[in-house]
Amino acid sequence: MQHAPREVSSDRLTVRRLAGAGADASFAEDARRGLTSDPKSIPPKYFYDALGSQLFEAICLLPEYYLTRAEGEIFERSAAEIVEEAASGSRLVLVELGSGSASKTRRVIDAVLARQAGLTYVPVDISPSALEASAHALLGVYERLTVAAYAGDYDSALPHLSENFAAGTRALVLFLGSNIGNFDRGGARDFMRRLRDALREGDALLLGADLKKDAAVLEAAYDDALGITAAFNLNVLARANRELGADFDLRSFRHVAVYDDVEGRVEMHLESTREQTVNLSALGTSIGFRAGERIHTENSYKYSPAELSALAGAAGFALKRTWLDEAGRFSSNLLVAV
Ligand code: AVI
Repeated sequence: MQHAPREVSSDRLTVRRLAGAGADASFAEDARRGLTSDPKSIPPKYFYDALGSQLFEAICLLPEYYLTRAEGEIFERSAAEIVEEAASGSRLVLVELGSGSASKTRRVIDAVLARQAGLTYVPVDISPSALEASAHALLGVYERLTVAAYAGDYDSALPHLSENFAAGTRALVLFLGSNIGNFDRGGARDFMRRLRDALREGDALLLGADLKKDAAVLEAAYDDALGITAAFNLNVLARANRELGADFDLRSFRHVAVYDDVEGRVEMHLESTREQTVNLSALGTSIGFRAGERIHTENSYKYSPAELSALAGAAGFALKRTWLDEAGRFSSNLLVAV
């Protein structure tokens, strides 16, 4: 369990804790529901405790996980252009959903600060530890930055975004790294509609989306040779041991990542390698597993350019422009709220 203050405040930093921050209370409830369902599942948001967030940072450095580097390459080449198109002559407020370490964000912040005197940056992340660490790091680097951070899930943060939208500004919302891919297709559209409702006409969304491609490339990206993604996946069971008094034997589950090209998604599962019973003392229950039975832990949906344009339109945005990395693996899409 993470212990962070409910609210942190200083001259240039506020951190507000909203529902879902650290996700401690709901983990028990969601684990009970998911592990007693058929097929079994655990929602992917529970990957991101302090250790899980660090493991995800490590994934982003892996040779097989091209997504982060491809998006970084786009920003290196085109951040100034992206910011110029999003601002359309106005002063920007920068929002980031799922900010994590905010390392790619620096290129965008540099580009914004090159065209205006100061900037309010509004990061939203479920992990209070990742949020506070990245906010402090950014404030140390950028003197002209103010950070208004929200620790919580996206939906709890949406009603708060407009608190930071001064008159005459435009919001640029960053939703990077293919985070949209962790929603199913209907969920992605519904979430983007709710996001649209939290914005003003003319505000912009930079949507980072991974593109459909060869299954072998995708499966390697989610099952790396070093086993970091396997550790990231298994950590959700370790977290259940730590926080829910469970006794998962991590060595009796194996990481599985498969691309389903009909659904256009990489699925991650944890497969029980033997018949076993796991006790979850905080839930007062035990769960039986057959040999080969899986817990579905994540979907990562991949998009075609046509699907991205349709998604934008269905959610109340117009797709203004798309940038691709050199190898054409990843897309950064600038959407404008209409
Ligand atoms: C955070 N999200 C976009 C990552 C993805 O690619 O779906 C999470 C991840 N899962 C395994 N590797 C990375």
